[in-house]
Amino acid sequence: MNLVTEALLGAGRTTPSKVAVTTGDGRQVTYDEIDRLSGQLAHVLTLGHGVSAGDRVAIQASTSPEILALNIACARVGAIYVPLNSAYTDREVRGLLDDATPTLVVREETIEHVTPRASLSRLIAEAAEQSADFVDAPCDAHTPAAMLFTSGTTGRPKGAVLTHGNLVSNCEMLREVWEFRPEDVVLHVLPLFHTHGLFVAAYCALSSGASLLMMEGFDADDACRRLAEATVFMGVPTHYVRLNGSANLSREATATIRLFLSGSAPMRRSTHEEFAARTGQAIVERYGMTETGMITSNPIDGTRRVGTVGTALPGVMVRLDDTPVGGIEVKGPNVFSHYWNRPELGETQFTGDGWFKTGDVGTLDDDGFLEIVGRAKDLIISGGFNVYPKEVELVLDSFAGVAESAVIGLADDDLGEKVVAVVVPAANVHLDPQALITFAGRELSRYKVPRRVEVVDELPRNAMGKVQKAQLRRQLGARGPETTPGD
Ligand code: MCA
Ligand code: AMP
Repeated sequence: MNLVTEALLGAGRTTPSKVAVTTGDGRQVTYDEIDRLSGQLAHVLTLGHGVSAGDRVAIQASTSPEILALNIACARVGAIYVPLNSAYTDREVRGLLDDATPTLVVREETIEHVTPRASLSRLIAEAAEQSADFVDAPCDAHTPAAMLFTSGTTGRPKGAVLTHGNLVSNCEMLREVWEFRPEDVVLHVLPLFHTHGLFVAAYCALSSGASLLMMEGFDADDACRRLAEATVFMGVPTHYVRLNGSANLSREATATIRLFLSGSAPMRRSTHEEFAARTGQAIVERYGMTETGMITSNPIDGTRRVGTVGTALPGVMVRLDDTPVGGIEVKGPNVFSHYWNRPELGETQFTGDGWFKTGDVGTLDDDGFLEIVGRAKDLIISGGFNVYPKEVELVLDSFAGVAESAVIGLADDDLGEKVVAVVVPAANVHLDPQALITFAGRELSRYKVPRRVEVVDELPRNAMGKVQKAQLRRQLGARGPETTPGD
C-alpha cells in the first residue's frame, strides 16, 4: 500500500490515454505518461542518486507537468518531497537545505555549498533509460510524504512534515465537498510549490481522473480566454482582483465554469461582489494552512456566506480557544505530523489535548460557519505569499547604520497587503530608503522585499517595550510615496 501513489495514479490507470495535463503552449501529457515517468524517475532517484525511503528530495523549478511526476516518484520511493518557492534567493535556499539535509537537490543552477544536485531536465533524460515498472515502497497514513517550509514569529523557517495520510485524507474530503469528477478541467494558475497549487488543485484533479490546464504564471486577460476550456478555477484573492480588472471578464467568458474557489488570504467583500456582478457566479471561499491542508469550505450549493470561510470539512474539527479574541484550533487527519528538527514547537503549537493552534482568530456561528477576523501571529499575506515580518526585520537590522526596524503589512488593492518597513537609524547616520530596499532585494525573495521604507526617529512601544505595530499601521495607513522592489 502506498497511499499517495494509489490516490494520484488510481483513477488515471482506468483511463490511461486520457490527457492529465495540457500546458499553456498546448503540450499534452496523458495519465499513462505521468504514471510511466513517475516509475522511471523512481528508479532514477534510487539507483542514480541514492535516494531511499525517508530521505528528502528538494526541488526548486518552474511549473511543468514533470514536477507532478517527480512528486509521485518521491511518494513511490517513500521519500519526502521538499518543494521550494522559485523566488527564494540562494541565501534562503541554502538556509532551508542546511535544515532539510536532502539527499538530492533538483535545481537548474548550481549553488555554492549545495550538493548533490541535478536539474529536472537531467533527471528526465536519465529516466528514459529506466523501466517504468517500479515496486512502490509501502507508505501508510503515518509515513512522511512532504515537507513544506513556513516561517514563524522568530523569523526562522520551519519545515512542516505532512504524511501520506494528511495529503490523501484532505484530497478525499475536497473531492467530496467540491464534487470533483473526471469531466472536470482545472485552469491551474498557481505555483506548484505550495499546498494550494499542488496538494489542493493538482491533487484534486489527478485523483479524480480529471485534467489540468496548467499555466506558468498568471495573466488575467489570458486567463479569461482560457476559462472557456475549463470547469474549475482556483486562485488567491489577487487573482480575482486582477480578473475583475480585465475587460475580458464576463458571463460568457465564465459560462463553462461550475466552481470558482478562493483561499490563502482574506477576500474583500467588494471583490466578491464585483466578480458576482460581472459573471453571475459566486466565489466559494475556503480556509487552509500549510500545516493543516484545507480546514473549512463554503458549500458549493446552498448558501455561500460571503465574509465566512465556510464550515469544517468532513472529518475535520474546528474550535475556538477560550481567549477573548477566539484563537482558531484544528484537529483531524489533515493536521501535519511535526516540525522538522524542532521538537520544542510541538508544545507551543499544539494544545495539551492535541489541537493545532493556527494563530488565526475568528468567530463561529450557530451553523458552524467560521469567520476569520484577524491573526494573532505577526504575518503579512501579500498576493497569497506569506511574509513573516521578523525574517525581513533581521535582514534590515543587519544593514550598516540601522538601529532597529519594524515590518508591517498595509492594505493594498492588488496584493491584499503590501510589505512596508519602518526603520530607525543609528545615531548620526543618514539612511537612504532605496539603499535598504536594494540590500533587502539581494537577500530576500522579491515578494518579501519592502515596497516602502519609512525612516523614523523611534518606534512606538508599549509599557512592556513591545513595538506597537497596530499604531504604526494606523500612522502609515494614509497613502505615502511608493517604491517597488525593482526601482
Ligand atoms: C510577485 N511579486 C510579488 C508577489 N508576486 N510581490 C509581492 N507579493 C506577491 N505575492 C513581485 C514580483 O517578483 C515582481 O517583482 C512584481 O511583484 C510584479 O510581479 P507581477 O508580475 O505583478 O506578479 P506575478 O508574477 O503576476 O505574481 C502575482 C501572483 C503571485 C500571480 C498573485 O504572487 C502568485 O502566484 N500568488 C499565489 C501564491 C500562492 O499560491 N499562495 C498559496 C500559498 P520584481 O519586478 O521586483 O521582480 S498559501 C497555501 O497554500 C495555504 C495552505 C492556503 O490556504 O492556500
Ligand atoms: P500558509 O502558512 O502559507 O499556509 O498560510 C496560511 C494562512 O493563510 C492561514 O493561517 C490564514 O491566516 C491565511 N488564510 C488562508 N486561507 C484564508 C482565507 N480564506 N481567508 C483568510 N485567511 C486565509
